[in-house]
Amino acid sequence: MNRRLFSEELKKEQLDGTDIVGAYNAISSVAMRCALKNKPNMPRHCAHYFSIEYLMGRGFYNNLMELGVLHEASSILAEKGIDINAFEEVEDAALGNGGLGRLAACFLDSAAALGLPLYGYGIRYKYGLFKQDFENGFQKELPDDWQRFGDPWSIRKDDESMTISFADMVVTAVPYDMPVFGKRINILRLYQAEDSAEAEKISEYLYPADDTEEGKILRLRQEYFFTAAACRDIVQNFVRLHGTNFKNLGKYNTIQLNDTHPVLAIAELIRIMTAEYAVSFKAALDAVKGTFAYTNHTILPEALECWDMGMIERILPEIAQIISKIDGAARIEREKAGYSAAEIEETAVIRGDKAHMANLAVYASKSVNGVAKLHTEIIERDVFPTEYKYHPEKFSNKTNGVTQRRWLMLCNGELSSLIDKTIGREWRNDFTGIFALKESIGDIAEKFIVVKGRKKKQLFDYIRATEGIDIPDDMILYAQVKRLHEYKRQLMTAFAILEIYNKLKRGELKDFQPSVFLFGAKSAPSYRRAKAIIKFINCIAEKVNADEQTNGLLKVVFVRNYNVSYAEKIVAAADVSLQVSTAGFEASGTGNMKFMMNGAVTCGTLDGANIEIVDYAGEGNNYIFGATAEEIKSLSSGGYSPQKIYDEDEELHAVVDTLIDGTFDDCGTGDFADLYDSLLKGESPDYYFVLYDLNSYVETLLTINEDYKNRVEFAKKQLSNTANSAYFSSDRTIKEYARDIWKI
Ligand code: 26W
Repeated sequence: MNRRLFSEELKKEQLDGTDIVGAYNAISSVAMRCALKNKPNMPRHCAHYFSIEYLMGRGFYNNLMELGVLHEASSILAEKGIDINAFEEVEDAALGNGGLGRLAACFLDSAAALGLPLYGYGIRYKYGLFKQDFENGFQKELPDDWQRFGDPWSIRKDDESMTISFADMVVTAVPYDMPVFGKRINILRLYQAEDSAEAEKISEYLYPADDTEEGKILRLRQEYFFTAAACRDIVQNFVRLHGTNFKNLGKYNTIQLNDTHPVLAIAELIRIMTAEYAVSFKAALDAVKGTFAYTNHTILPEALECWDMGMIERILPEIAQIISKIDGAARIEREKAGYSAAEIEETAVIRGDKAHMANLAVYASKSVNGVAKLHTEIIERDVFPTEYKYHPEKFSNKTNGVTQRRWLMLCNGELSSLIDKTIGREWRNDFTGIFALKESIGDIAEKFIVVKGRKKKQLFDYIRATEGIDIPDDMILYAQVKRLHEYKRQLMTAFAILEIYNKLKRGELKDFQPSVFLFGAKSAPSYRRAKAIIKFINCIAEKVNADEQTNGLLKVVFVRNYNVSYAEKIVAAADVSLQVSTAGFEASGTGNMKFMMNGAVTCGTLDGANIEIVDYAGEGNNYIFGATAEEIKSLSSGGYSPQKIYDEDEELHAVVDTLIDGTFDDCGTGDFADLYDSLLKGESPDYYFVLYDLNSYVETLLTINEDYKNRVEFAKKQLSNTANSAYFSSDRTIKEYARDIWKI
């Protein structure tokens, strides 16, 4: 981008007297105008990313940084009497739930930064992920009117609208193009549904369920709506550039499916080719097999989408027919390939009256990948064993990553400039350069402590201002921030805090380093047990923080409305990253990587990418505890008795009993008794092994508290994580997708 032109244009802007909304839109439009002067067209050979979620966060600061004008802008605005931090009010574009949606955003950022042509397609929800507030400790959901500040970073393209037909309605898909700035400018095309009130409902709300399918017909419409528009867009570009020989479709285009939510695209592309270009079903099926690639992000059975064929038939009869034909073709093909009857059933696209979207994705894709080493092993062994047996060449691992531009350079300028001073600025262009920090860890440990202290103060000042909670600046900051889900075991952290609190009350912990446990988590509105855990933690916070005897030593804070912008403040400030999921359940995790880059040690289980984080940064610089995935797997097959642990372990018994002994009040909802029962009653009590790992967790937390006493030695552990975090850049991940799958 022509930075001189940007400065001239911005200086010319009359901003005095304009309110923050006016200034925000004016400055953003100047940047857009200057940046898009030379936007490249879609090249002949490129990749497309289909995702029903994009958790972009705030675009303002990140885009100005990517365009290389953030400092210019802040000094020009300062001259105009505007503090650039005033735009902290601007809403996040929270068009996603959690890990999957944020990964898509990091991937787009990295592809542009690397100059790789990756085009994103999705839905422009009118309302993003709900805003969260607490009422008497209970989660309250509020609509997220994210466009109230306007959306100057998107361009409406009426002339490229598409007509999308359902059996019972026809809607118009209007594209909004959001440029993704980097070495090249790529486009995220988000479709908005228009024409009628009925139609508009399709792009009105993001489904707030994370990891649990709801099976609602509106969700099915959403999945078809954006994939049908995107497929038409890609076919039109292909025909314009390459003609109608669809044999070459996969040679020039790869469509990466971000989990199963966009899988209807497979049937839609076949429909377009057969219905509009007279291609035979066989040829169309071969073409899509060479075009699609599928990424799996979860092994949770309740998250694997299975659509009722009757529901599909009702609103998408042609698509239902094509899915049946695909199922038929797959069965014949596999019979010929020697699959047993059981194997054919297990891998079937349609079983009974259900369409198994993951099986459709695996059958019709040239590539299937997991998102961390352990996760990929698990999907190869347990989720798609037969397909892996017959087509191992399709499977590969692509360990997730995060963009260091937002998750270090933007959110932690202080640490970034300390790194500049220590190893120069080359790491900013090639993140592998950060490894050079290793040599100077001893030298800069003190300076790092100052930086971490400053980031903590910034966060605590923000929490004081927005949550009205005081946290002493020198406390060790333990952070567990992610969606609320039982397998992520926020409940286990709650019990660990109570055990430590009781030890403090009994005066057992000599010279305990003052510590604050910070939670941030939204629960899907219909996920009762998750909401009960939120209430439970808020009850604990109320009790512990009000306790004169201990609140100088122990604090518990549950921040409201945890989102991307809040995460940027928390990852930079944390000392300890809590990644304590039941081993085998967290596919990868990406928050863990953000904390690592910002110099936090990981306290976690050998799950997802935690394993690779410890591989790179070293066991000595992190704190691993708990059962391994193997142990969990064998315990799950019988022999685990949480009752026994409960009966034999007094301290554990006491903290679990706080759910039913009146210590805490769930306002007559019965939520706490249900939580208690989930641990000790029913056919699979304590399904996520909270009681099994609790003790080793508490010991590990106390070890960390002890080690922190030698602040410099602890800082060296923290810095070792930063120095070894290059592998966890989404630049590395995207390079692997581009090399192995997209061939771009
Ligand atoms: C159908 C409802 C639904 C919605 C979202 C089911 C499943 C999902 C996502 C797959 C859940 C998700 O975000 N998974 C997370 O993906 C991250 C990116 O790969 C991983 O790092 C996390 O471990 C995984 O939980």
